[in-house]
Amino acid sequence: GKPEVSPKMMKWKDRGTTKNLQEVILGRCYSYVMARYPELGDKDCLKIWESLKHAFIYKNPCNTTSEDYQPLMELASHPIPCNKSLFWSKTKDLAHRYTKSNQNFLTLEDTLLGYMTDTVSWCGDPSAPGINYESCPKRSECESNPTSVFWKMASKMFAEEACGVVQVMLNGSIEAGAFRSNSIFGSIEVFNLNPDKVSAVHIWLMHDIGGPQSESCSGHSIMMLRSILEERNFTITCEDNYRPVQLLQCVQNPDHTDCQPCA
Ligand code: N1C
Repeated sequence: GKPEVSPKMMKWKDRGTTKNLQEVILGRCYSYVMARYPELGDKDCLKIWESLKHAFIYKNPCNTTSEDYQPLMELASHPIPCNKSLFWSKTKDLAHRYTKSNQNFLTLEDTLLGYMTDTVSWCGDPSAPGINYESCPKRSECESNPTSVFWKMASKMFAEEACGVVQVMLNGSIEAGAFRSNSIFGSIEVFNLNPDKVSAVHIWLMHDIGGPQSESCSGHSIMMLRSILEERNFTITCEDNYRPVQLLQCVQNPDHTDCQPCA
């Protein structure tokens, strides 16, 4: 008869390491460096992949530290022009569609580091082959897992690098409030903007086409964000449904009343 196939033992609750991780990271790195930004020509993609691998391979995925990623951060970093940084929270898809259509803005995923790693997951395991392709720990299982530590560190660096006027796209259709102090934007990026380099923060408060406008620029969580930023000496502006971004939302909802000429 057929050999018994025992059900896979899932150690963790999140999805495992992305299949062909090495090829995905290397492919994205070369395409970023060669096709999109040839001016970064001196980036060593093989070395970058090795440094990501060494950050987690054969390690306990709950003991990740920022030291693990330090070499990767240094190898992959590159300058970001002033006035271009776009932060987001709960508007990932829209923010990315916007930066694809408007070259004046860059999200973290438009930098080499974020471009290589967006939607990819990875974690290690102390036993061979050192990479867990079956499952990875969720944040609720352990805070110091490889991807959470990575995004926190990459976000901190992205915020530290910002200069001039920066923008943040927030979601005004969220019940809990557009600004959440426990998000990466609210807990890391806001506090790592450098007041000596960043002059102003422009808030774009978008609501879903056809969705509720749970919060506007005069809303409670926006007031909280304003007070944190004012305390840190930034000039702040807030715009409800920033038109260039709303036009992009309307590309997908052309017939909705919110998208009609006299709406
Ligand atoms: O917690 P968030 O949003 O406020 O984080 C978003 C904020 C952005 O401004 C980015 O610069 O932090 C940066 N960032 C990413 O670029 C990123 N890409 C993918 C943070 N997180 C990122 N991810 C994944 O989305 C990651 O797994 C993290 O936990 C979520 C955060 O999304 P959010 O809650 O909408």
